[in-house]
Amino acid sequence: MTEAEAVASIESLQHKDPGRTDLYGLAEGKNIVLISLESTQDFVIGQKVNGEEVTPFLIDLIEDSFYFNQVYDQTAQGKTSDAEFMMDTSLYPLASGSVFVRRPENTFHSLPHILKEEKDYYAATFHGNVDTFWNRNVMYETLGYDRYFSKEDYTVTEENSVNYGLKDTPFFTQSADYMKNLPEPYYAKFLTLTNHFPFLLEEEDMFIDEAVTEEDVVNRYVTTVRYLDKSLETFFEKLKEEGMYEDTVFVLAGDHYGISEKYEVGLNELLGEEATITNQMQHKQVPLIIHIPGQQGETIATPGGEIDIRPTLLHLMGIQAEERYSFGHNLFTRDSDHPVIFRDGSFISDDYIYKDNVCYDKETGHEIDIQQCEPSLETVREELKLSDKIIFGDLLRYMVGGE
Ligand code: GP9
Ligand code: MN
Repeated sequence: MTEAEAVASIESLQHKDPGRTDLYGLAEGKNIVLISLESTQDFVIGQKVNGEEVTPFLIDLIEDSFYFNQVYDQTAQGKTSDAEFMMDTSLYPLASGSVFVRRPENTFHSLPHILKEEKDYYAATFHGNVDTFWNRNVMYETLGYDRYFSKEDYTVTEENSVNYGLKDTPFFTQSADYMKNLPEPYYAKFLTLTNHFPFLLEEEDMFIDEAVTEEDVVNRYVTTVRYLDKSLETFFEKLKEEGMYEDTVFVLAGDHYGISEKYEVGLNELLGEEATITNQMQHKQVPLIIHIPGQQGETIATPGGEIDIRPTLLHLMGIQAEERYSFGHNLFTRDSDHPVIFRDGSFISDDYIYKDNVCYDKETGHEIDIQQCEPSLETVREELKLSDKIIFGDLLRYMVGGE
């Protein structure tokens, strides 16, 4: 593909998603709080361990939220940074390394840029780790963030830290104080940290007992997810107290798996299920919850991926998503037959699963003739190739005036 052909293909992306629903503009003008839930997989929602809910707060929140229960983790080696990249740009991550590290000098037309152009939003991002991790200090400027609150902005002590650093509860509590001074309307992104491999927690933060499976990683994981759930509850309470809840749309999304394939037998044991391809793919689902205070809850079972979060949010914000040079689809209208594409070339669609060069019937999990996966595979190849072309050719500089 030549550069000119690639630019023409990007143009053609513009008109793929014209459907408007009566939800269009439902959250127009509201502040946006996006919370990236570290290593949180969808199976934890509604999961009990020793008779106790792992996510009691999220279950309550889901009652009054849009809950997308078939959204897949599409990250690759860039892990959290890949999830951030997809949510901000709706492009695919790279097959190796992280875009944050490899292409920070590119032009991107990201969520902060769009919100600023359309509705004059201020964009801030909050994370308790050092600012250089994943090259965020450089990439956040490229992505259009006005302010990055990182480790040096927080009071971090031995008592309020574990594993990678600042625990989620003090992180949220201290962040809420900074939020009070943000110009409105704002888009504020929060990255949690405590629920990170190897899932370490102090006694005082253990609100449920460890699970009992043959994998200690799985056993500990449920306790750090429970801690994360509690920290979210504290954050929401604080925002309500401070009057920062009512006029806000909340987006909560798991960034990627916590339990890697290496420990999957423990997960099969926890969930009381067989180790099948269908279950393995299901474990790739991450929760996506969009909460608009006062709005009735609804579960949306349309399959999609993290790349679809941005157009879904833009739809609610009353901003047209179809002219944004991206690959995502609005999850309220997404065609369920369009494959959900993973960076390694695998995919899942209504009828098929394709993984490690094998095509499976999604319903039965049986291996079938590869030809049946071929039409979707063509889409997979095309999209990944074009996304790479955009990133490696820095092609968006031609589309957005080379800002
Ligand atoms: C580190 C945090 C975790 O700052 O974002 O990164 P991960 O290892 O999940 O990519
Ligand atoms: Mn992560």
